[in-house]
Amino acid sequence: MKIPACIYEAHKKEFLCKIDSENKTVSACAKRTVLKSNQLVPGDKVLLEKSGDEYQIVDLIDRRNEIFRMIIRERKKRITAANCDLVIITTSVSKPLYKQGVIDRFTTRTFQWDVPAIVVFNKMDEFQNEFDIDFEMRRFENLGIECFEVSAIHPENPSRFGRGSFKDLQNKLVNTQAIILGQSGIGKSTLITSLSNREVILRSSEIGKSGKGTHSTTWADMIDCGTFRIIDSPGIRSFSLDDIFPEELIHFFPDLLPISLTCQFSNCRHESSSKGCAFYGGGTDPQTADIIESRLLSYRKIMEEISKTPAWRKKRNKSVGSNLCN
Ligand SMILES: Nc1nc2c(ncn2[C@@H]2O[C@H](COP(=O)(O)OP(=O)(O)OP(=O)(O)O)[C@@H](O)[C@H]2O)c(=O)[nH]1
Ligand SMILES: [Mg+2]
Ligand SMILES: [Zn+2]
Repeated sequence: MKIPACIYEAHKKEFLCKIDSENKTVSACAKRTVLKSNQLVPGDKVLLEKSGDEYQIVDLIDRRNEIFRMIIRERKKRITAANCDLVIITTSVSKPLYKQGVIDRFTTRTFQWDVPAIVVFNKMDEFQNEFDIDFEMRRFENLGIECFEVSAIHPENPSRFGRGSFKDLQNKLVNTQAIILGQSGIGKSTLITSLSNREVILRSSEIGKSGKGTHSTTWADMIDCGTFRIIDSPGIRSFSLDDIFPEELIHFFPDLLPISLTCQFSNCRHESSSKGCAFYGGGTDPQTADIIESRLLSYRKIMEEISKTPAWRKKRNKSVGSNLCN
């Protein structure tokens, strides 16, 4: 008899699995044929077989989606997690300070992964108006990405800018399997602890003198928070988008895509010197012109970066799993 289960923790040869039909977590090894063709990651749905007291993973069920990145040097795809309903892109508003470029890279990836995302601004208890948070939120909302403003250490604080509160965030997560992503030290683990109403206490660590995190979470593991589950992940160190082909980038900027379709030439580079470029023809909606301008800057920056890698190096072939995010 095969027993359906979900992987919570993936180590080299041992996997912590939760059996779907029972509230029971078991440790299992994996059949060689399964390991040979796949790397197993948190969120994976598998089939187990029991012999005596031992469980073995005998099958991997097809993934709905993968949270991955490409190592183009090695031509490998590294998978961090699978079957996510939602990506919680998290940022801190102070120590470490908010960086728009980093969040734009995350949204580019979530559109590539084809997984819905939200943006959570954490550490709102320390916010001193260092940047125009209302503008930033409008930027993401224009992309269809809902924003939340919370304090993981003071979850009872009301939202300051009328956006999603801590409670709204908890409600948003009900019945989902989410993954939390963001730089080190922004409070991912602390936030999961609060979202679980402190039913699970995760390890977190102090911010160093440089204002950066210390990479206290080192593995991506699934955490049960009662009505939802979240995969905690290590802070991202470097975040290359080099595997993306220049011609596909615009599809990961769905706010710019419809405007770009009205440019005179289909290979338009959307620069002020580009002939017949819709972005410079005064054709954009005045209500969102400032947002579009700032997003276009981001698009051009990423475009410049990914154009440096020749297309033949971007080939996506081999796939390996990796529990490490960085
Ligand atoms: N003031 C304030 N501090 C917070 C908040 N959330 C987290 N912190 C602090 O930020 C520091 C880092 O928190 P972590 O939860 O370890 O951050 P992380 O994102 O999990 O970091 P890595 O595991 O290294 O990727 C800790 O000292 C937390 O107490 C918050 O809402 N407000
Ligand atoms: Mg952590
Ligand atoms: Zn153009």
